[in-house]
Amino acid sequence: MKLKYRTVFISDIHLGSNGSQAKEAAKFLKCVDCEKLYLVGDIIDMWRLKQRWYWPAEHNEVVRRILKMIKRGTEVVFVPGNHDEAARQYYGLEFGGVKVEPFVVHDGGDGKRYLVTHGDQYDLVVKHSRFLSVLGSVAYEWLIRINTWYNKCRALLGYKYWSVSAYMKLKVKHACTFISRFEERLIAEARRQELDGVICGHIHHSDRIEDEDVVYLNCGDWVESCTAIVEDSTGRMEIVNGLDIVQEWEIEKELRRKEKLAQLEMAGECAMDMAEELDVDWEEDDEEEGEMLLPMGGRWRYLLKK
Ligand SMILES: [Mn+2]
Repeated sequence: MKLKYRTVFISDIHLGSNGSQAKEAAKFLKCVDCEKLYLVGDIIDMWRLKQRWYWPAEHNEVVRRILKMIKRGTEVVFVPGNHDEAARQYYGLEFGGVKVEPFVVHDGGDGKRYLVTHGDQYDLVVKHSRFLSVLGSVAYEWLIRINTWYNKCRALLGYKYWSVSAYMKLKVKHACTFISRFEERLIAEARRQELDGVICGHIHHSDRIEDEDVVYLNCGDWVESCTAIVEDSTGRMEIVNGLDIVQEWEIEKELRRKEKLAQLEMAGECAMDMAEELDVDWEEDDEEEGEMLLPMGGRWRYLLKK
């Protein structure tokens, strides 16, 4: 049983960069089931891949998961970001079930309409200075690297994960108005298009802001925070922590597994009683005869002999 949603929005996985929490992203996608999946940009970090090719197995796992979802009937829309801008030349096309669009208007379950865009077009630094934004991206990469090492040390000492980069960015946020300007611009754009809200990514900071009649929702990222936006069948939008979702799902799965095992054991006991009635002596049976009596295989025999 997967967690059912109407829609899932996910952005900034940055596959191909060593900061990507691809393994966690793949796990998250594995435990959700949705009618529609929006990939809200920066899914594949082509800037990084151009500098150095880096593609471990777990990065493939994310792609494989998405293809599997398509096979099961999920509609997938990819809205490229600045790090996967190479995909921007394929607007309007479809690749193996993935539609590529510059932006989309999502019709919510409650009739509300949302602009879905990565958001870099509204980030003045990226828009006007590619050099500055690439420089920023390199600095960011270093920050993530420091963060990884710092947290490895913390884990060794038994401390909980603590994101240096998220902390730094929040500090910077207070010092400059970059993020709030970004949010303001996107809200203004949604209002200009007479929509009820905007769903974006790009700044790696998940947030929900209600500005009068317009709601701003940011998916966050899968480099530091592992967050996503989910919409339930009634159209309610919620920012979720992917790691929590995976953990809850795994606990539930383990409970169900134990339940099934208990049922199997009970069935085994029943079979044992029946065998007794039929006067079958299990201990004297050799392998082949046992197999003939119980075509279900080794596990049953194991349970019966226990
Ligand atoms: Mn971006």
